[in-house]
Amino acid sequence: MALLSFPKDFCWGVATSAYQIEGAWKEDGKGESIWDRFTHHPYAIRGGENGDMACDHYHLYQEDIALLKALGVHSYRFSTAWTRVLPQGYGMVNPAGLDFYDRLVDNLLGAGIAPMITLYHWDLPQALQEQGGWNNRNICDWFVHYASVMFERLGDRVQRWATFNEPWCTAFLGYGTGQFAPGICDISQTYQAVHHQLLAHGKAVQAFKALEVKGEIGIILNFEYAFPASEDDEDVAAAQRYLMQYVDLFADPLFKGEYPALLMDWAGTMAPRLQSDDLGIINTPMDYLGINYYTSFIVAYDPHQGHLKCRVMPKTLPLWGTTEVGWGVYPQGLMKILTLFKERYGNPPMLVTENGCAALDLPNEQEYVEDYERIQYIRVHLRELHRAIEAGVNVHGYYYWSLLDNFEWAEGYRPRFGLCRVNFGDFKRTPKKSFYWYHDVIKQNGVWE
Ligand code: PNW
Repeated sequence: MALLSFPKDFCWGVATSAYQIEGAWKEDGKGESIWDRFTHHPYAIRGGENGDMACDHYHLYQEDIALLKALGVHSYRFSTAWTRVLPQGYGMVNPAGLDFYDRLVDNLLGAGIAPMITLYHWDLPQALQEQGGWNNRNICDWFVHYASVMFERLGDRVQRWATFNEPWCTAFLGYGTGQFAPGICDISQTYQAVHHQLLAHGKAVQAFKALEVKGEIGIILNFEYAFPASEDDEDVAAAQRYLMQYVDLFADPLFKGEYPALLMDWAGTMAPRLQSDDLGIINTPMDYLGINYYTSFIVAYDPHQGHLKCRVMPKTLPLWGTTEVGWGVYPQGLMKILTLFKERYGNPPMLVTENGCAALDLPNEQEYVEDYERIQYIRVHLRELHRAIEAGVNVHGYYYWSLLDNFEWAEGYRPRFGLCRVNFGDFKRTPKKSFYWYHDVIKQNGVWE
């Protein structure tokens, strides 16, 4: 067995998000977010669960930073809750909310860990949703206001910023299928919600540069690779369309200043309405692209399926089955996505900002979990990432999702993605076997083949 070494300066990290871990949903002046509202709606979430307490990270953050330090990560990616900082979305700043993130950043730096902040990981202020949320064009300016408050307060200490996490999910699951907050089921609103997020991103990047904030800024997108179910033209076209909705719909405006014509034809009257400068703003150069990759799909044409007419089935390695959320394990999909950005979008600086596995995770009496599946999952993805780097892909870091078991959105607390087990009764954290394994990966800056 050989050690697959990663480049010197390769950035190893873990990721979380505010709503999924913080809890303290009404404390210290925090305003209501769309996830606070959505999860209190009966039947929105499996088992009627919500993030009111989540992992209680708001109170236990120092303990969590100690875990990060023990793990040895170079960088910690977390999100800030817009409603802690601006309870109504804009206007009055809540000093206690801002102070929390200030303490978090200082404590991370004290532990030798570089903070990476995601500004928007889905928890929009409810007050802004009531004015149309991502379908009101004014939201672009509200977002820039919030982003600027954060840049001004923390810009001197944060290494890396992300404007958005997975705008695809916000648009298609939040406005299209209603699976996520705000729970709107109207596919005709989705492309406009994509456009406003991209425009808000571009304006925030411009504000970041105008304020001369040090550090880097980028956006984080989610990708699944799509393999056609057969060689039939209809299946090949379906897989292409499916992939376009993840890749081209976002990457074309961001990197080329245009929307993909083929997908816009397919969207028809649902295509976004633009104003003349919008694409130029979206195309503002950024410092890196964040890639979230979990799984790939096999896609078949099916005239009975929604607007893309795609039927999807998990793609998985032989003998692997699917993870606890029903996703296949297909690390080659990560290579495909990275290569696609190398070949079609000029090989921009990239980071894998999420990759992770929900496993069954049966604890023993000491609450210790021997999560061999998770270790294998990470191992096969790192092997592929190493292959991508050897092939010249411009990728500089890897963040495992997630540090902790946490509130997994519509699925509640059942799927566990953490390197640390969380007991949701008493909030006790217990590092799993994968925690120690990932620690060794970081320490040796590589993975055994
Ligand atoms: C990502 N889907 O989300 C998120 O960035 C995390 O907050 C989340 O916990 C993680 O992946 C694991 O799921 C997704 O249903 C959640 O298609 C769901 C979907 C996609 C991405």
